[in-house]
Amino acid sequence: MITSPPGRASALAHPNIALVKYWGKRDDALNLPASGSLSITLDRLHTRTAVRFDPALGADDIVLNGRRDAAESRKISAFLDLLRAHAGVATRACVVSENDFPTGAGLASSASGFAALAVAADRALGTDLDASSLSRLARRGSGSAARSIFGGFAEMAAGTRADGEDAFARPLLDAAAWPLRVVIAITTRTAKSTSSRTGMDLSRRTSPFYRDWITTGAGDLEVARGAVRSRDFDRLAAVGEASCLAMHAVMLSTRPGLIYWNGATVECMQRVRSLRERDGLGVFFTIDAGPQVKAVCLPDAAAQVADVLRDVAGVQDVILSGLGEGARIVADSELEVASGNPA
Ligand code: 2P0
Repeated sequence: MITSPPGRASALAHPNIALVKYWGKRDDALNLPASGSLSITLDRLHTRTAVRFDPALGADDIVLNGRRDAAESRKISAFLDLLRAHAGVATRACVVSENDFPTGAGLASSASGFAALAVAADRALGTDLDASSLSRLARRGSGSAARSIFGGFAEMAAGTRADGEDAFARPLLDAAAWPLRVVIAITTRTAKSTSSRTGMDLSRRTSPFYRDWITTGAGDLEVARGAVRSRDFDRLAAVGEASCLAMHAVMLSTRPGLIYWNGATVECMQRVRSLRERDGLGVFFTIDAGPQVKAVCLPDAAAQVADVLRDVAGVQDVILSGLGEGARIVADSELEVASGNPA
């Protein structure tokens, strides 16, 4: 087991990509999703977060990707308050977090970010939460973060309880049991103009399709769960693309409409469809609240899919990923913890 001095710990977490999407909340204060979701955790991209609780600090000091940002710091302090309340302490913390991929551009940086923070802060404070409780805690930071606590395939329950105690993720299948690959086509490095949180609230309030979207989610989830358990790629492809497109239909029908795609996004979707339907490759697309395209592939299709997407005009980079592990404690880096110290 990795040990750290008292009050400090570091954790690593990967983003996850939802194949059955979450877009809309049943409770804003507790951050409860209106429908369940199903995801794959990636192994290639990561967030690494160091936390140090220090009685000498008068306020939390939070450095994300080398920058201090007042709005982000408030969100993270409020999140740390949840764990401080649980532990019965008021000690302030120094947090240093780094992503090795673009932040806020539809690559689920809040998922890996809050999963890593939950795991590191829990260890640093010695609260010793189990995986379900860590998932519930991570959800308070970001709904999708609840899923990044786990590796491989994970399912997030919407739950029905008003207190949210039944809204957490659980593992469905290990990465090694069905080692799919994901080709990520980066079509911009610019952060999106409407955050997921703002966008999904606007969709709930204004999209005429929102109610149907939430109603159909439960059926999609059941089909996807069955497809994962039986490793039925064709069924997963059909329900995965359907869930993605239905979510984007809700986004587009929001007033004013949320258009997260660019031209290259649409071209990548067409190429993926053609690779599957014309060339018989095991691949389907999914797209989140941003213009990057994630092509989920059977292992032997990934290289060809990457070659095709790399050639699409407007694609700036292509990242190949496998499925990875859940959020976990890693050895402290002196540099990370020290660099966040304002002294
Ligand atoms: C998902 N997304 O299921 C969906 C698909 C984006 C599109 O979860 O408000 O950052 O923090 O709970 O988790 C992104 O939303 O939103 C997201 P909050 P979050 O992956």
